[in-house]
Amino acid sequence: MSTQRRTVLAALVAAGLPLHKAFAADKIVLGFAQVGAESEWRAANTQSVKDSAKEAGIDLKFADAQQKQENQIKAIRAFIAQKVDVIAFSPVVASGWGPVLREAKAAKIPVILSDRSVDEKDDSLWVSFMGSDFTEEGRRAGRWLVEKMKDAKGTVNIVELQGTTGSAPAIERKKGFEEVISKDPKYKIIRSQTGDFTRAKGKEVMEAFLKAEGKKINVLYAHNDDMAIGAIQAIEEAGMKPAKDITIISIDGVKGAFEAMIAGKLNVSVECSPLLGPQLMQAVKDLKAGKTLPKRIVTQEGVFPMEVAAKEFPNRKY
Ligand code: GYE
Repeated sequence: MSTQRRTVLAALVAAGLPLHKAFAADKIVLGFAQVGAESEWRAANTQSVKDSAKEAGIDLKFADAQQKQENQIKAIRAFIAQKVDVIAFSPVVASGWGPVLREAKAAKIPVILSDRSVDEKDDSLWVSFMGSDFTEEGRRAGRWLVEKMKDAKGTVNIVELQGTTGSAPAIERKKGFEEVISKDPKYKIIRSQTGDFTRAKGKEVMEAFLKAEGKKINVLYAHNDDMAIGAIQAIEEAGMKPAKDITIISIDGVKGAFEAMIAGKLNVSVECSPLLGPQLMQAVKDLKAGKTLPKRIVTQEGVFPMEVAAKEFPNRKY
């Protein structure tokens, strides 16, 4: 500990602050407003943030918004009132953040966007955005399908389970996928609806798709693994074979997806890493040390088809 820090602590204790509080006062305080607990991905992301804050000795104030933007805005306002050192959050939807971000800026509290981006012109409202390239993930899903179906004659009918309406991953995963498949008119998205990134909704919407389109469906593209896993159940209950009668593509690469691939029920999962905690804590420390962060930090990730699932499974960390 530096002499300067020692002097500050001694002064705080002399002023009547108990020692543990004096030490706590010395810690960097990070306010983190999480989306919710909608998926296996999100659970792993929350764990990563909590574990790495502990490891880094950062005082984490954690708020769970239960997938509601209004709750996230409330949490961010509370962090501003508490004068935390840094605010990080994963915006449940992309739009509507201007006012609260301007409040944080006026209070001189730096904001880091974690995992999802916002749709705001003024990029001085956040210092860095760290997370995946969702458009590229959508393209990867599309490229896998185009390769798999290159010899298929006739129309390939696709149903799509979208993520949360208005969220960056739902918008961009749709865009990237369409960009690739639209080059060949044989690919047709015949139904597309949100399943809100959850298993329950994924199952429910897939049931509706099956009722409406039945055996016409050749492919399911789900914006995350949880919705695909819910849909697999619906497909089985309808007396069809997932990954055989209907080719299934999803995104995230969580353990549940690997288990489904090993069981022969899911064809491919495009990786999206939730392990953002360590780089977030590093960024928080760098900010406090007066460093400028890169405006964009992109997560590196791959694609895992069912053929490699069993071999890869032991290496999976989420
Ligand atoms: O794919 C999904 C989660 O924002 C990348 O949110 C994240 C997405 C992830 O609920 O499973």
